[in-house]
Amino acid sequence: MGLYVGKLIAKLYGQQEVRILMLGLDAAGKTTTLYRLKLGEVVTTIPTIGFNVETIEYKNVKFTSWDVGGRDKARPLWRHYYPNTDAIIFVLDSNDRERLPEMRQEIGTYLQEDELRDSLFLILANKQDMPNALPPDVIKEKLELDTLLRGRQWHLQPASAKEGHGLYGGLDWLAAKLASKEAHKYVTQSVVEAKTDAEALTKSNPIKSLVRYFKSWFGNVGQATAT
Ligand SMILES: Nc1nc2c(ncn2[C@@H]2O[C@H](COP(=O)(O)OP(=O)(O)O)[C@@H](O)[C@H]2O)c(=O)[nH]1
Ligand SMILES: [Mg+2]
Repeated sequence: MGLYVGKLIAKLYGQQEVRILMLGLDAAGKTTTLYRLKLGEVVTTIPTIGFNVETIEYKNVKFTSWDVGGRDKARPLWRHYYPNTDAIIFVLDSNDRERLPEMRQEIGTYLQEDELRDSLFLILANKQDMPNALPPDVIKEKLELDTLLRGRQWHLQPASAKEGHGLYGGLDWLAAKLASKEAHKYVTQSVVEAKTDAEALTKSNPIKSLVRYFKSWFGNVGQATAT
């Protein structure tokens, strides 16, 4: 899978850095997912900052992961990781009915963060291999995802990190969305650059300025005649 994801991502983004936060309650399956992706070495950094962070860097893609939930004292420090986050992968245990309200609350928290306003949301309904796992449509209903994530780009992906199912599907969605987001950014940037260039050119090119002047002059005359 590492090769697959790597190829996919490299093809889409070139050297553009992609930052992904993988979050979820403890025991949801984040660490298992990170290892399952086989993108490289999972590095665990332990706390001068007060919480365990796992990272994998693969080419230009960086996954950062930690446990969320509860009244974690480190909560204010999590924000340190928010800037420039392209996507959040929220991993949940589909078997954990009891903590559904906590999951909902957590997802809600990130949706309110200004620095995450443009981040994509991939929700990984993990542990689908377990016999009593809630199916994705039930999870969607119980977490009221349609309401919660209204106006956001999001996707609910059933998965089993243990068996390796569903991770491709989730990453495919992410890659496609990231590519279109990137394309949009590129187009917007090109338009801004073209405009700036055009203005600079007109300023630096007296002939063009003259032409522009006459155009506007004739335009005004035309308008004046027409009215
Ligand atoms: N049955 C099943 N167990 C899983 C799956 N993913 C993770 N687990 C188990 O759930 C437990 C917590 O997983 P872990 O990756 O440590 O969760 P984390 O706290 O979110 O990092 C471990 O015992 C895993 O083996 C899955 O897809 N199916
Ligand atoms: Mg873990």
